[in-house]
Amino acid sequence: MTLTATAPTDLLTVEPIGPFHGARVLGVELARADDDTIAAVRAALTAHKVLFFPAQALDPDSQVRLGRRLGELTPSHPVVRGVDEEHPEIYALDAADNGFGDTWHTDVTFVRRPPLGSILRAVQLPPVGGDTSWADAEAAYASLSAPVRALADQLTAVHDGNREWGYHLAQRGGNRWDDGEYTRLTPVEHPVVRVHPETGRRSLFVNPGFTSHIAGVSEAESRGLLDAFYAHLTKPEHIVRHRWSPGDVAMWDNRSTLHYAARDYGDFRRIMHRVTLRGDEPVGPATIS
Ligand SMILES: O=C(O)CCC(=O)C(=O)O
Ligand SMILES: [Fe+2]
Repeated sequence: MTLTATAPTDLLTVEPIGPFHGARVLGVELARADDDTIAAVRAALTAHKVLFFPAQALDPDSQVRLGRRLGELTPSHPVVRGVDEEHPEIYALDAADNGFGDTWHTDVTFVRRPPLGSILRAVQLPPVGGDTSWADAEAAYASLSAPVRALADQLTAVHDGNREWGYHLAQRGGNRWDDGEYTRLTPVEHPVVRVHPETGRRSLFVNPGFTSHIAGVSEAESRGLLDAFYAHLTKPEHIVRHRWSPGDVAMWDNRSTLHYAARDYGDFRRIMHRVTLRGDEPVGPATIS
């Protein structure tokens, strides 16, 4: 199936790779794209949730420039400084420095305003392995039974970055993020069902990386509900998997997806560079209706 993106239609070719989310975008050179093409990419990002651009020629400077054309960039990460002095916006995941994303997560949900999305570039790849998968949290919400959707709509969850990042923060210190210096991580609450600010679609907004518990229920209830939600989010029907090639760039909507980078390449080195688009405070159905 080949679909073309929303108007103007002749600027890029968008080929869906899954029934709900994920698309390969052809005919675009991200480092040189004109403004109309960038606008079409931005529209395709919301529509398809994760986009793959093969054979790009981005470097750190042009990756940052591209990010600024698609939105507002955050600093690298709340507790990890940029890759170098010249690129405080680039978050490097380097296997040689314990940079792995091998837990299902949505990026940085442990702050009040989690990122809108990210642009990830493969810098160095193992010969095989290190694929990244994305789960569609909107498709997952939509395929829950009506009574469970109604229950989820009423819930709030606590997101806490300490388990994943507390040690790093204690050892290496924090960073600046959009709402100040991060010297410690204070847990935040977000609705369990998030209403997408652009489309109005609902998604299941909890993730094993950062959600510590559901607020206002017993510990056993929280555990049972989260386990059921995670099992549902990560069903094969809700996932697309990307096998990286040199030059690939992936872009995802962090408001409607989770991702997981397979750690299956032994001692080979894998380096990825990410820039991150500033997001807004998640809103639940209770606030909307
Ligand atoms: O290494 C990857 O493929 C993804 C890592 C990750 O979680 C991220 O870039 O946010
Ligand atoms: Fe991530």
